[in-house]
Amino acid sequence: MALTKDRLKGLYFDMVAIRRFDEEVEKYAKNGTVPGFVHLSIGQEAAQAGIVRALKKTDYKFPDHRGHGAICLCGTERKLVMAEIFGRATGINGGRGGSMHINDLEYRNMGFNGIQGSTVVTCLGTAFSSVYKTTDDVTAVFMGDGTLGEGTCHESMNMAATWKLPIIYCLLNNQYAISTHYTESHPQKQLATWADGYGVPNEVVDGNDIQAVVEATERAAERARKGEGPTLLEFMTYRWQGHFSGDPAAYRPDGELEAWQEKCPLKKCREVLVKKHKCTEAELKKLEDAAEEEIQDAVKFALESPWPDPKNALKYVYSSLQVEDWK
Ligand SMILES: Cc1ncc(C[n+]2csc(CCOP(=O)(O)OP(=O)(O)O)c2C)c(N)n1
Ligand SMILES: [Mg+2]
Repeated sequence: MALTKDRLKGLYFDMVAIRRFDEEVEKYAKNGTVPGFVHLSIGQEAAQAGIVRALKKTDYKFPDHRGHGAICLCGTERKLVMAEIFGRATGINGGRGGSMHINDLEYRNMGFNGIQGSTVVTCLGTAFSSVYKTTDDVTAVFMGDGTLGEGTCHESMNMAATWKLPIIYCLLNNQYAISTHYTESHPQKQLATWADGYGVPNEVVDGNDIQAVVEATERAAERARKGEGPTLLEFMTYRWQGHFSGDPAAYRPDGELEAWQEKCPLKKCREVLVKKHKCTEAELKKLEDAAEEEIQDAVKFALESPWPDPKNALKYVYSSLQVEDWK
């Protein structure tokens, strides 16, 4: 069933906010304000937003290293995520995690840890807990085309299929793993068919079409809630930036980026809102301005927040050793 006008407007707001959030992160990463490097999901907003918005608050979500958008939509206030990426004490994890290690258990954002393929396995635990406790919470794990090459993906899918665990494998095929095109590292034409080997239903989805993303995720969630087991969804999309904020992406053939920019998820959604739902320019501008205001507030909050106190550096470190012991 087609998404209602109000729901689509909400999703458009989400996608604009995701894009503007990452554009600001990129700006502050490039001028050295954000420590470390960051992975952006500009171009992939429909998959980031559509997957999370198709789920409920108590469903378990495992965003990956390119997951600022999904992380915010789990429920954490944007400014707390921004402050975390800026390494500030007010960040949702006290500035300890930074861009790649953000979790918020209140919203069942289970976090990432930097090891590709690791959460594809640990998500078995939350999925099993739903079965064990007889809740209808599903688990959605984000993974990339490159990550699918990890052996852990096979182990996870084998167990999930055998035990009919409520997992949605959300494979964001953005064409590249760092500089390697997915056709150079996998034999399948469509990676979704990889799940056939485990008898797991799978779909190829236009990952730049917000409506298609929401509907496919809802179908997979419904199967999982009914006890019918895992699904793999391959969302076809593209990252506009390089792999990380400092990568010029020289490995891309001429014209490829521009061709995908034509399929911009925000542009697509905007067109549906205008043509089908008769949204006016003023209506859309209001949403865009509201998103902009929220992002500017988040940046201001992060920039004005204090750095963590070095005295607390070892808090939450699970070791009996004290600093003095290392001398
Ligand atoms: C086990 C492991 N191997 C290698 C890396 C280095 N690494 C970080 S991201 C990445 C590519 C991931 O590609 P993909 O899964 O397609 O996700 P994308 O970055 O395209 O979103 C690699 C190889 C890592 N973090 N973990
Ligand atoms: Mg990729």
